[in-house]
Amino acid sequence: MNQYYQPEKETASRDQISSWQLEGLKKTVQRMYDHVPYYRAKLEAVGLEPGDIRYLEDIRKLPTLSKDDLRENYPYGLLASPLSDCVRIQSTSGTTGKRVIAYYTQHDVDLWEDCCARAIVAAGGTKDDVVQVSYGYGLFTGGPGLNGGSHKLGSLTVPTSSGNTDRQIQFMCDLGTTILCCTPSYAAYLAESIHEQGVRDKIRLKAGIFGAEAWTEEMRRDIQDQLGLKAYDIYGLTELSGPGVSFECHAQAGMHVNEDHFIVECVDPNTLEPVPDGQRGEIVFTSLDKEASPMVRYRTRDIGILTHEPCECGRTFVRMSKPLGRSDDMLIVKGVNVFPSQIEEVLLKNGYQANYQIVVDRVGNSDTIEVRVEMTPDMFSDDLSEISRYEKHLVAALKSMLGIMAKVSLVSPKSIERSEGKAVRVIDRRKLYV
Ligand code: DLL
Repeated sequence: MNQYYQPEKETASRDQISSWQLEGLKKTVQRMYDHVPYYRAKLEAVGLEPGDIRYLEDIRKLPTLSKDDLRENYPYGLLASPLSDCVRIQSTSGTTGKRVIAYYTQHDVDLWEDCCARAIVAAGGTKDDVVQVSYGYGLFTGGPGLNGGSHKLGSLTVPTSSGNTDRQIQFMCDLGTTILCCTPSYAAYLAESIHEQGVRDKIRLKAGIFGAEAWTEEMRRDIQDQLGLKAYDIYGLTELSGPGVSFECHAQAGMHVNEDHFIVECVDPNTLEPVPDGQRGEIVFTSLDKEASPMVRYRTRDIGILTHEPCECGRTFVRMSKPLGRSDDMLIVKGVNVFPSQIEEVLLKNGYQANYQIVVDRVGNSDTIEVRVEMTPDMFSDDLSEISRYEKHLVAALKSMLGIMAKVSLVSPKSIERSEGKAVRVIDRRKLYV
């Protein structure tokens, strides 16, 4: 095992954890103050210097960061290491030119992979396992993160990436895959296909590590029943490294935050005041040991619940619930982050008015997204073949903005209900959050 992966830390005393966290917090604030002029200006604006951080509670004095800060500083603005020390980037899905880029030094890659290795161990993984990584590889962090974690553990890693379902199943059968890593919706789709192909008895899966999108307990039960495995949740975001910020243990009762690498806060999204254990709030993270893209009080916009209650697994790291919603309007459709404002931008650019509705649904195990938009009065008089041409044009424009296919339906002018208050632009029928 390498120098970073230290499972004994997962059962450290709370005092010990607090002491690591204070040290890491001071180091990170100093690093950002020294190397990130934008952050230095933010600190100065509230009259703070790194030396003002003496206790862990002082974190509350620090300004927060959000996706907007990252976008505003695209592409290099928040970089805290020389570019020549960086060995990798990863990126979130998003508008061209507004993507969020995370940079990694070799040290950052190691820390991240260790967090993923811990998640695999918590799911019962050992060096004797065959770990099939069916998250996407590339800019998305899912594939590279779990791939690295599996290597660190010494498991046999099968980097199938997502898609090509027949080949996935073939490898599962031929290599005796024991741990499957992918999004829960893809796991459900794989389960369906395995049953259709009648090869369930050739599947040796014992665990699945599923995350990157919301999924219900009902979906967990279905996947577990159909694949005969135990399904573990895993959470993370690109801005903080990727998957492995938190992960489930065998108790399946919340995800342990890797607290030797991150401080987690749960706050009221409006006042930023701390919310007690057991109550819903926005989850905010601070990294403790990241070099290239450190984060101080990063607002995830994910709504969750924290608990410091002891866990039956013996880990002392705080647990967070599944994300229970968002404090912004971001949707995750087919694993891709979609903001309604991106759709609106495409519509306006193409000469439509902002009279539209976005309908998200789940058919079988696959997300669908439909954009309903009113035709302009001159289109309304055109014949049907013309209308289908307009629709196809919008489908292509949306694909280029979002990276996924959306169905487009042009509806007659004034047919979308007008609202006197906030317009209801998004209808999400998936009921993913409780
Ligand atoms: O989704 C990283 C990841 C990859 C996590 C593989 C787990 C497994 P992003 O693309 O930056 O990163 O999206 C981050 O996805 O703020 C949540 O809203 C959502 N999310 C991540 N994990 C979960 C989960 C990756 N387990 C955003 N349950 C986050 C619900 C999740 N939502």
